[in-house]
Amino acid sequence: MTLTRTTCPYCGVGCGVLAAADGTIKGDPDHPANFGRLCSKGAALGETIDLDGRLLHPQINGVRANWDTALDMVAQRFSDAIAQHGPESVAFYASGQMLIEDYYVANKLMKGFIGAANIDTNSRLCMASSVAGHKRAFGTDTVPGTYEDLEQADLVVLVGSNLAWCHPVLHQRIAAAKQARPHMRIVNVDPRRTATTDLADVHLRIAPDGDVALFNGLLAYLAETGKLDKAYTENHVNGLDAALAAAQASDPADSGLNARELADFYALWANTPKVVTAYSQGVNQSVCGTDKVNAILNCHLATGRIGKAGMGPFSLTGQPNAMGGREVGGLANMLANHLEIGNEAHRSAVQSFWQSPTICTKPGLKAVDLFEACANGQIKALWVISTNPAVSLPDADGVAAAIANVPFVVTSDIMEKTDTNALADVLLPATGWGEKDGTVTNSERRISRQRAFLPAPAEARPDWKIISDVAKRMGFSGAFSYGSSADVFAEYVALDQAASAFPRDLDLSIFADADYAKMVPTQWPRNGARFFANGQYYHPDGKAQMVAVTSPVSLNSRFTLNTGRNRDQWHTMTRTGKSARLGAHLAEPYVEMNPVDAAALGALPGALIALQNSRGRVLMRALITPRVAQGALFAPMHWTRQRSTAGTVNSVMTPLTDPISGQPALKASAVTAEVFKAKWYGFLASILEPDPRTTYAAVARTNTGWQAELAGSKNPEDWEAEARLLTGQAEGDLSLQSDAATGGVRIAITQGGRITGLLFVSPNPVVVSRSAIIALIGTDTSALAALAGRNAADRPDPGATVCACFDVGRNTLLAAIAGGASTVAALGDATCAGTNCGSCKPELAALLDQTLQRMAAE
Ligand SMILES: Nc1nc2c(c(=O)[nH]1)N[C@H]1C(S)=C(S)[C@@H](COP(=O)(O)OP(=O)(O)OC[C@H]3O[C@@H](n4cnc5c(=O)[nH]c(N)nc54)[C@H](O)[C@@H]3O)O[C@H]1N2
Ligand SMILES: Nc1nc2c(c(=O)[nH]1)N[C@H]1C(S)=C(S)[C@@H](COP(=O)(O)OP(=O)(O)OC[C@H]3O[C@@H](n4cnc5c(=O)[nH]c(N)nc54)[C@H](O)[C@@H]3O)O[C@H]1N2
Ligand code: SF4
Ligand SMILES: [Mo]
Repeated sequence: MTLTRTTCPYCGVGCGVLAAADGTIKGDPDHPANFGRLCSKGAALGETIDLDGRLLHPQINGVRANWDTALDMVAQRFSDAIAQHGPESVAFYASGQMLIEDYYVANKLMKGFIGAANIDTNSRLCMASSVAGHKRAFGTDTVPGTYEDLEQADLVVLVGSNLAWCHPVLHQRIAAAKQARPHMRIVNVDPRRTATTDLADVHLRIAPDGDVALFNGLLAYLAETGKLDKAYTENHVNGLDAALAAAQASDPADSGLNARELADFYALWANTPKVVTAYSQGVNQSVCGTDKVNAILNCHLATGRIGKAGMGPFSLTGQPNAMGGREVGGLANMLANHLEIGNEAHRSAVQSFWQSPTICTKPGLKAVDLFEACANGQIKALWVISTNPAVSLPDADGVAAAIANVPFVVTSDIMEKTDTNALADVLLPATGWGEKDGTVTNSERRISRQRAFLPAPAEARPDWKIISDVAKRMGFSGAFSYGSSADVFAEYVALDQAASAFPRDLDLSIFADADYAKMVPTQWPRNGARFFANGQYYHPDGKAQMVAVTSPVSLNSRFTLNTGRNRDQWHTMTRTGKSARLGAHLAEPYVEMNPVDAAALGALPGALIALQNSRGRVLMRALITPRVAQGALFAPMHWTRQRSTAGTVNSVMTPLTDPISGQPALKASAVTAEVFKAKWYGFLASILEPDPRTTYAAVARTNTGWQAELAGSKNPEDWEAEARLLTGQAEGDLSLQSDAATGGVRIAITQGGRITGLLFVSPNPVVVSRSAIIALIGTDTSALAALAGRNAADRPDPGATVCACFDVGRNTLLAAIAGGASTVAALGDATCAGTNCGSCKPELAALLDQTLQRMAAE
């Protein structure tokens, strides 16, 4: 079996993967991002490359069409809109999951040939505040850090980052570094406790958006204690006095931390020169995201702790090509290759290089505004590529209505059924990971190849090709006649060389003679190069700029809803949702709620909670935990209308944005919370995919078929008919048992001597072992006898999955701990948990800790 050297399509760590068509997946030992490691999502890639659910042919209005018809139609409708309403009447909404080649071509078509800048991307929801903050401070969007800096630091401050779940391999590298250098300190700044907190020496439970106050306080402290690097600021930095004055006027108590916590953190930071402050969405996704970024950069600039090994600010990128998208200029306020729309010389250089008829002269609409323009009728034709905005944008129901309002909508996706595809006129099938060729840039500016190891399925085509084919049909053949992704990459590098006279950080000359086929992971400007080592920045006078920043006013709501990610799901689950192993980690939408709030609301474990505001309403399972503070709620972003009836959290997220970056504040929305009293609760396992329309439903894959968590506000008249409807099984024998004492109902459907569907219903949240029920699907009907009158208690319940690689549940681990396993390694020996990808090690450590403490107390 030959293994193809490629790159993981998920997070911005950008791990090297060795893959083969039979589903073999290994970490690439030679890739400098991961040196052979993979996390649970990367390790499960082999389970997500099947063709189930794929979009395999173009569709027009839900009917299969051929490519020529579809491409002609897209080109015609875009050209018509431009002719009638001007270039600003059309828009592209693209993605940090597109490859550099796809992204470059889409950006070129919009900015150089359509002549407007209405191409924005999901990176607006992700990195825009970091981009804006970098530009203010450095004059460019430069991420100066490298992964080695994180390993060499004596103090790593993780701000608004759940690294353990979102950048797991980087987290493992830091954990290994800490083990090798035990004096290394880790501080986690996050309003809630997460798996990342478990590795940290200190958890600073900051108030939502308290970050500016925290870092302003730090700057004031550094000044007061004589820790500023005066020589550095005099030679290399502007704006110290104004930034310091603003910092001194700001109240550190607004951070929500107490005086002791602040004093300890400030002293630690001040006295540890080798400090890396790494940050992610808890910083970026905020009404003051850009100010948060600059508050952090200010502290590094004022101490000269930047441009040297083991120190500096580090914005962690989320998507596999978030960084590449910034490089090609695929945001509405950028041109291309780190050149500026507002700069006449830049514009004409790009236009003459592209030999384009026109060039955009002003920034286009940023994501939230772009969908607002869809709602108000400005946008007549919209193309959505490699993203699912009907789920991932705030005010998701409003966004869905806005998309539906656009006269012509086309989507390019690998999957057929997504919430956004449901609103489109034309669907174009793209080749996915493993089938396509191109490049991505990771968080440390390293460009790696994605390589195909599978044939393109049915009629799917690469994104760069689809976009080029539309461009050609719009009359721009000469400029879009690429023969391969290698051609596009070569042009991208050539544009960079053509622009070499402009002072910029981006420098792709190292790729000028690269052999695309054999390209190895390479950092720009040069492997191991260090930005700002000489104290030179990209503002006209060569200096960096400190920015005066102030804290925002707080939301002032009884409940503030925070959102983010689960360890084993990727965004809107179109790919990770295919894996039963990954689904088992957390199988339904949940809301973390503090026990005091739960008691006040009368919420018992397993209750459903309704979260509501003027935008919409969602229903989620209560996960009652002190990990969140009182008044704070946390819910995952992953559930869609395809997988749940009421679990799309962005239905209640408000579209407030940062005024500078335009990035929406996806970490804080005011909501009301109350217990939703369902008439009945249900759990269903079936061989067929259910499509429940009950008030609450969450569907997930299992290793025997499918499962659904259910609840309804009305009891159906006939449970037997309801069970057939819910399981989609009109055929088969059905048996019903009801328990008068509890009001519970249990229905089994069998076909050909096998169990094909099981439904448990109860007036209270259903207590059965999910995994035991799931295991019965497809087995002999004789197993039903064991179920009678009992909740499958005869089988040991492994509990919620902790280790996805080996499917090890919480109860299995508790049994192993009770049996004497007292370290993560011993748990691994006893149960295999944590011995493959290691993503669950933080959870294993936390479980050990809690359980051993409890055992000691007993
Ligand atoms: N498993 C998994 N990994 C992923 C992804 C995925 O979907 N699944 N997506 C990738 C992408 S695109 C991205 S952008 C990254 C995101 O990676 P992260 O940013 O690490 O992940 P999030 O869970 O969005 O948010 C991080 C933390 O910010 C905290 N936070 C909320 N408000 C505040 C605040 O005001 N201040 C501070 N300091 N913290 C706050 C939240 O409580 C949360 O724990 O993950 C990438 N990796
Ligand atoms: N509440 C809340 N909302 C959030 C966030 C949050 O923290 N909280 N985070 C935000 C952030 S940081 C991000 S990055 C976004 C992500 O949000 P989205 O980008 O909307 O989410 P994905 O599920 O990654 O969507 C990718 C789509 O592209 C398809 N696809 C996969 N591969 C290919 C391909 O090769 N070609 C094409 N054409 N399509 C492909 C997938 O099937 C899927 O439909 O969500 C944002 N929304
Ligand atoms: S950490 Fe996991 S998801 Fe991220 S690139 Fe590596 S294997 Fe993929
Ligand atoms: Mo992201």
